[in-house]
Amino acid sequence: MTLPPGQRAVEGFPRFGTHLHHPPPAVPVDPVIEVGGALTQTITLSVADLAKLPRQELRADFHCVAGWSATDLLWEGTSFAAFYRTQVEPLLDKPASHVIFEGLDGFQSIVVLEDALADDVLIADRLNGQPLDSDHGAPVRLVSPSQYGFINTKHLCRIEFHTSEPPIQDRWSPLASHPRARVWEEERHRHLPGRVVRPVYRSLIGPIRALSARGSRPQ
Ligand SMILES: Nc1nc2c(c(=O)[nH]1)N[C@H]1C(S)=C(S)[C@@H](COP(=O)(O)O)O[C@H]1N2
Ligand SMILES: [Mo]
Repeated sequence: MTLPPGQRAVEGFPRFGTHLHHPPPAVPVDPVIEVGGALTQTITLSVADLAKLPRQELRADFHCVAGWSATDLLWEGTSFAAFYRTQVEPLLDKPASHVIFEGLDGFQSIVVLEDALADDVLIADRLNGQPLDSDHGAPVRLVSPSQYGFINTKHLCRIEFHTSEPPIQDRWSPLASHPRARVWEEERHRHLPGRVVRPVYRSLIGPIRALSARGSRPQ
């Protein structure tokens, strides 16, 4: 099994993220996704209707920028490209270049549209044959396994399209995220080479994992 540079396989699939010790957000009874930004009109798509768009199954590993990889996960959901072509493109006056994905916990990822349209990108509602649980992003999450975990926003509630790169808060921070975040290119950060930050991250995996597990859904 080959992993991208600087990654190590872990057992299972830990819950991880900036939410740390907070429990995952409650899933609304009838979840919807607001789709807006540079569209001629904002649309609200129910998660149930989203699931009726062309679907895709994807077996892939999942790579966190901190250096752990969960292997051999089976995702199912709506193809992002199919969602974009049928629901979004007809409502755009000029072509979009970037997409912001937002979760119910306020987490956001900014993705270059070209990367989001790759054929391994989906809005997943199932994992390993089960409905997606709250630890891993219920009701639906973005899955783009060729990009680091932080691109893969969980608990999706809003998708926003932009015609140029949206302003980025920590643009000049040495730890600013890489705008493409491609795992095989080891694009961990905008300014620092991926290799340099490996040891720092590795030392953080244990503590973050422990904190994050504390906020997990009770088993
Ligand atoms: N809504 C939301 N999505 C998120 C995060 C988060 O904190 N909130 N963390 C990101 C990070 S850094 C990683 S590594 C993955 C972890 O996904 P998992 O908890 O399913 O392992 O989710 C990503 N998506
Ligand atoms: Mo991550």
